[in-house]
Amino acid sequence: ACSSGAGGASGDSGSGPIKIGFSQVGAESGWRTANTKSLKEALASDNGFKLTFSDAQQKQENQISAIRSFITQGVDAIVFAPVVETGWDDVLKEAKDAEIPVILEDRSVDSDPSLYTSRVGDDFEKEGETAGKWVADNFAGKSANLVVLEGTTGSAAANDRTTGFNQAIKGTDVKVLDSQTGNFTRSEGKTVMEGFLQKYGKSINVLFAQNDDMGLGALDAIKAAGLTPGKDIQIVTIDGTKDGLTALADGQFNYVVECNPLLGDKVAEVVKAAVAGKKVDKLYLAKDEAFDQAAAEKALPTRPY
Ligand code: GZL
Repeated sequence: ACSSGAGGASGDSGSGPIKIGFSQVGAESGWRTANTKSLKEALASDNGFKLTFSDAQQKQENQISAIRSFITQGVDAIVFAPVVETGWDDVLKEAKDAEIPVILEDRSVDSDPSLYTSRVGDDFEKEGETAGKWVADNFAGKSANLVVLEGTTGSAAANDRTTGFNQAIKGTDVKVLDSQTGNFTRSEGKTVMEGFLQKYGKSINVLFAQNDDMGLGALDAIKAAGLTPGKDIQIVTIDGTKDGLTALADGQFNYVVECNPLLGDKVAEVVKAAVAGKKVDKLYLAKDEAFDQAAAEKALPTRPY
């Protein structure tokens, strides 16, 4: 075992595996499943790591207690995907005092950047803007009565996608009838869409779902109302999971913006550098594409997630 305060720089110094505590948001969506798989593969023992994994079931208090237990265990580094942006200052200060580097993966926090070493994630604002541009372009000169299924309230993904989307539709005739959280899950996406349909009925002709899973849940509600998704209601979503691209290829979705979940390799690289005391950047953004129906058909056969 190493003596230095940071639980010891290990791994390539031959003093045993790098001990990692990973606090994951939960298992709420296909994207999350792919992200967890990517992180677990990259932080595997044959890569020089010893991983302790915690699923917070989308509850901030579970993440805070998991991080505290990692500090008590004296891990070499903490990786965490913060379910929401706020409320992390105290626990991040405790990790800093224990000299344990914290690497954010996926979502961001609004804490002082000195409280974490780096973030590896996607540009949510750009994703929202890409989705908004598609709506603005496709409904130029036509009436667009749009409803939004927002992601988890207070999450960076929901906040930033909303910002980017609203920026892109500013000054257009796109009318946002309503916007509510479906918490990134299929079941809540379906329930909220049922409510929208009861309230606005056939006047809705566009749905912006901030992840594929809420859009997939909404499909059931749209069909149950006797409407045809992709035609009566055009649908744009974000993530680019296999199920989302399949719905796009089938013509049930109309446009899907990618949010790359395969962040494991970059996280592992940043953790090794941080634990070895090397300088790392504050932010690493993954590359995201966008798909129309033809692009979805082309991508599906080799889609890794
Ligand atoms: C985005 C990620 C979001 C996905 C959802 O990086 O935080 O959380 O868009 C997931 O599918 O639940």
